[in-house]
Amino acid sequence: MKTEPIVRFIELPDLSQAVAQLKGVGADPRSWEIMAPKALFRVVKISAVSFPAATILKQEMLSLGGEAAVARGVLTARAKRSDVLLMGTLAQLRALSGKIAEQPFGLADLSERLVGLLNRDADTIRPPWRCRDQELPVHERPHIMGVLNITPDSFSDGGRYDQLESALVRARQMAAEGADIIDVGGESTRPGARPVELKEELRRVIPVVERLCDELSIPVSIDTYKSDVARRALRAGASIVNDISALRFDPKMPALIARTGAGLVLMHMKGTPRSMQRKPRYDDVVSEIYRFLAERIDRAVEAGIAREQLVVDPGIGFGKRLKDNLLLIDRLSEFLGLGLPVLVGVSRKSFIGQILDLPVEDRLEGTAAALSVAVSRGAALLRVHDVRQMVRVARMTRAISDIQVTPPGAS
Ligand code: HH2
Repeated sequence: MKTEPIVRFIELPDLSQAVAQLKGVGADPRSWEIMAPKALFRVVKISAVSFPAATILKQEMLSLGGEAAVARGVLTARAKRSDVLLMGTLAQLRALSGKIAEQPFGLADLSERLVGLLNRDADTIRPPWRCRDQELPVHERPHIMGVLNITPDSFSDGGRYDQLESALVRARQMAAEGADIIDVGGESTRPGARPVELKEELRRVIPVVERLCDELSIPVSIDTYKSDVARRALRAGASIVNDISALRFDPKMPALIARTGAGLVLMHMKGTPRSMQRKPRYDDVVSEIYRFLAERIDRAVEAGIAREQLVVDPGIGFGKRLKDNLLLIDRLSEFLGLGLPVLVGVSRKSFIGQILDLPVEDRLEGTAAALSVAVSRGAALLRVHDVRQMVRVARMTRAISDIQVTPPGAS
């Protein structure tokens, strides 16, 4: 029987899948390493490159058979700086990094940054998240952080767990449902919320953290930007500080994290919870938040905090419009370029209410859909209220994302 050729696209997300496809067509094993980087196409964005460097990048990329987009003003010699989009295969981008490594105009530094980015892209071994004496294998399977708000006014569960006993019952339930971490918070950060006095925040959270650390085997995280609250919670046995200010609100926080070795979540927020929803606006939301997080990582490392202690979070709902939140979830994988695990908190948030026109108590399916996309884009940690359901959604989504091409004859 005559077989007609079939012409179709195939999906190649990473090098191991490229190798599997090369094996599948029966390519010579010696060619796998050479060809796999040619099978992956990447677009790299570099911001604010000087005029001479942008010109050289364009020339070199063209000479390698790739492409580079620069501002029109670079070609007419009118622009002093330009963003640059490098377009090429992984092999071409690697060759470019070699060609510019010895060049002037800041290109040697750019070469190092490019090599770092490409290595992180190709790296299959990622370290666990170090939280004091625990190591969480967040890259092996998505980790679920269950929310426990000890507040009278949180947007979805305010007032439900502000008695010690009810908080403990809820935490035990979340642990039994598969939570990997319990995140205890004593101050609502919903838009417009007023800050809580230190004494009151301590009164709310410390007894709960003490009891949970005694009872549970999973790590406890403290959702605070105040170093005094974090210090007392760590003393009570917490292992993670979830700082929605990314070390900006309390100058004593960086040294505390460095000294204790606690895990730290660095989250993006525009302004403060009181002001963040007053007409937030971005020219390029992903680039701006990426830059913010990259700078916060540098500050943390300068303060003596190890990279292995850090996790980044784009801060869904913290000073973002509807379209910003949707774009951040859809393009979450771009944050993997920072080389750290990515946490995301979509649970019951108002962007879901805006799309589905549903109140906060009716956003389970919307949360599931957003969480599933986030996991497929590489989210390693998910902060959620509905633990039982979201553990399942995350596991199912990850099983689909992780499935590998099996070359013919291998199974
Ligand atoms: N969202 C909230 C609080 N803390 N921390 C991180 N890292 N990421 C988030 O997205 C995040 C967070 C807001 O949700 P919730 O705790 O349910 O409400 P409230 O702030 O009103 O207590």
